[in-house]
Amino acid sequence: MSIDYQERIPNNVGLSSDRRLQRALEKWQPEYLEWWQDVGPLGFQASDVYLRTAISTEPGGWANFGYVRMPEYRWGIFLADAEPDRRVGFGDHYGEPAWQEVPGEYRNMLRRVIVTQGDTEPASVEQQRWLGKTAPSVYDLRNLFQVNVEEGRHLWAMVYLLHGYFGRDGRAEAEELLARRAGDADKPRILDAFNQPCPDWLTFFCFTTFTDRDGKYQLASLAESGFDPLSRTCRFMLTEEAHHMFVGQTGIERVLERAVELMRRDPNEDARAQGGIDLDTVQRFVNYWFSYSLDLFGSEVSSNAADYFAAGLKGRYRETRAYEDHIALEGIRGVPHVTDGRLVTEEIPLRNAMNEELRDQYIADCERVVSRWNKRLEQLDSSFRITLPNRRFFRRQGIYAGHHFDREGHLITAEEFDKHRDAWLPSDADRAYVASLMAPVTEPGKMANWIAAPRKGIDGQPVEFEYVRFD
Ligand code: BYC
Ligand code: FE
Ligand code: FE
Repeated sequence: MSIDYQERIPNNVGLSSDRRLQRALEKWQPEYLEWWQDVGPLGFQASDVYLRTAISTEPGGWANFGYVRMPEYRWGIFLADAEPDRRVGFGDHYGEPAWQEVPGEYRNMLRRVIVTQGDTEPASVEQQRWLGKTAPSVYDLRNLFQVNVEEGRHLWAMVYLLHGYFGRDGRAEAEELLARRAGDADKPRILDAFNQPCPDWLTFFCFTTFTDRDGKYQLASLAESGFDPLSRTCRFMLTEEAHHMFVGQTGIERVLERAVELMRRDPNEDARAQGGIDLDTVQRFVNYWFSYSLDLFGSEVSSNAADYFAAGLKGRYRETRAYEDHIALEGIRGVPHVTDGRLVTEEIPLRNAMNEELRDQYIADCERVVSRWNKRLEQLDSSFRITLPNRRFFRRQGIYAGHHFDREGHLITAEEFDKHRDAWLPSDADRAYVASLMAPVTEPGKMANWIAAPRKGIDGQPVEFEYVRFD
């Protein structure tokens, strides 16, 4: 179905034929806009930004670029096309017709998953609120805003499900999604990573590389859902996610490139002495955000995850295409546990290890990203290599939380960890140094000293294109 832009809320779900839902969403819309003005991007609300907007949900053909003021962005409700005769693809209801309405017995579980997903979207916009003030180029500023408006749209996607399928308590949850605040002591966002500050662009690039990539895996597993409206919503959201990860991956790559260039110029090969971000600092930020993003997969051993799978609500990555056994009642998985001061592998029923299965896929994907960064370092004749820490390193959720591990995943004491902390994780001094570099560059085509220019612009435009027209 094509997207109707004549309506107040653009959509391809035939909103105008559902008056109740339309009224509920039209009541929420001004509250959303108020939220955007209050805690969305600081400044630039009257600037023309070269943004893409969805015009159709066909794969590949959906992006339309043009200048838009962010508050006038056409946020709306877009679902991927329905698959005819779709069936529940896994769990205890395997093979039954997919649900078009909420199955009563799973109502609370489903609402909780949708709320958790929905909560991350506005959270990330709040975290990134200040970054416009210090963008290293006009190109980067535009990318930040593209990510922000699309995360805003992802919130719309989840609010549509809450309003459309959960009645009164769904509407109450939709209000709460606008009421919690990233990093707020009294009303924090639900998941840890979304309460961490994002004060500088190195953090932003790590966040979009690693945390948006958690989004990709969580959305993909929800796209397998037997609740068809959730599946269709997530399938379309995934098409937007690719750009967010691109921003992160190329952002880090450009920081690495520039670091190598500045090292060459310096008699002591010191990138910081030349006003750049040194490679060790990049590695420490990578360690931090990779670990925080691993936490987003939940515990290694999780009865919640088993319940979601059994109910047919949340599958594995590419469940339908990549697995043969969709029941998963037979398998077991060995999971190392800390027992009496050492790591001992315990066997866990596969369904209880679903978070860990998804985490595997995520880690493999992150490894591919890192190897592309390293290929670039190799091309530049640098011997430095970025590496990912072990999955047990610096965890605050799951069975490794409360223990200490080195970067290779060996159990160590708290004292040993503290001794290495500043070598492994960003120190206050690192953060202060990175913060000291953050100053806006507003001339099109110019780059801050600490980052290389991108290889090409957006939508076939040159790098020096005026992606944002300042008001
Ligand atoms: N922080 O069995 P457990 C994105 C809680 S990112 C705080 O281990 P479960 C995006 C958990 O709630 C994708 N608390 O976990 C990216 C539970 O609490 P209760 C977001 C946490 O339930 C960038 C307890 O610990 N989408 O889209 O199997 C920009 C034990 O639960 C955390 C989703 O997450 C944490 N990290 O799995 C913008 C998908 N982890 O019951 C957007 C929906 C766990 O003891 N969410 N807890 O009170 C889910 O599927 C699951 O809730 C989780 C957790 C995978 C997150
Ligand atoms: Fe998102
Ligand atoms: Fe995203």
